Amino acid sequence: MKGIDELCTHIDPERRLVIQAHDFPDHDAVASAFALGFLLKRRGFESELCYGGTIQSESLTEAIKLLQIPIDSSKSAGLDDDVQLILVDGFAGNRNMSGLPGTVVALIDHHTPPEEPDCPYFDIRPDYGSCSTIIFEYFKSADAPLKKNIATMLLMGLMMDTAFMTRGVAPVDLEAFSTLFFQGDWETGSRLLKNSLSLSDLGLFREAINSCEVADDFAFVPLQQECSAEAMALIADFFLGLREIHFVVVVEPDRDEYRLSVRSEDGIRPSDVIIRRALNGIGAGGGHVHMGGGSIPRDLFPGEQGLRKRFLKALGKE
Ligand SMILES: [Mn+2]
Repeated sequence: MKGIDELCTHIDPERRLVIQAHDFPDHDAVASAFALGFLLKRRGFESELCYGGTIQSESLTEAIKLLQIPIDSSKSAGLDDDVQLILVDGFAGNRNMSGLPGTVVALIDHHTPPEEPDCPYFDIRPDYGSCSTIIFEYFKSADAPLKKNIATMLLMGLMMDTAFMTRGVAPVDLEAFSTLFFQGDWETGSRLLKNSLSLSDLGLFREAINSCEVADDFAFVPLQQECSAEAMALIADFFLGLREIHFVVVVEPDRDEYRLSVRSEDGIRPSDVIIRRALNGIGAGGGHVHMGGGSIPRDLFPGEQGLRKRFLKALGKE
């Protein structure tokens, strides 16, 4: 079984160690980095935590402040080629894996990777609801104490990725949930997660409701304004909450690409499989059965209707 013992054998104590959450990180990525940093410290390895891009979630920003999580943007971390990197909750492929200087020594993730990672240590468990659950198991097998703020953040990561334990939940997620629920501060965690929208997001929802196109149980929601990954995910979840809808695609223009958020309530049409099928040749995507995401470079974007048709075809509706 992979775990903290094996991970430690791949770390050089003489070199700087950085735990990297994915770009524009979510709660699960920050929680995993935070908890893993604590566990490594107990083994005598000092590490720094960082993320690419910016934090676009107000709820996550507040959690970082409240739980005193020492994480910063990779830009301000001043990384060089000698740095050892551990990636958590995301992996973009072996070419230019993290976009950062340094060597990737380890990868811990719960998404199916686009290709076999070639770093010395990797632990990928696609059936887990969150990366936080994997790190929870590291704590468990190391018999390490869960401090309250660490348990709270891991609980938030788990609740966020599983939509409050309603999607992609494996038995081990339930075990993690019941432990973290009592050892962390579930009231603070839930409050932060459930208040992630603000009045300023209403315009986005208005636009989404006006622009959505429904075919049978498939809702296609093209947006014109840029929005955060979190807001886009909440819009996708909102449409999935409509009784008639079982598959949702939200698409949004970002600077040089279009970004997609996908939801499925149907195991026969898994999000990750349908995204890859629909974006074949024009973009990249992945995720899990119930949720996924992807992107299309601007110059390859087939237009809103073109993209909608690709999904209709991928879903077998055309
Ligand atoms: Mn995750």
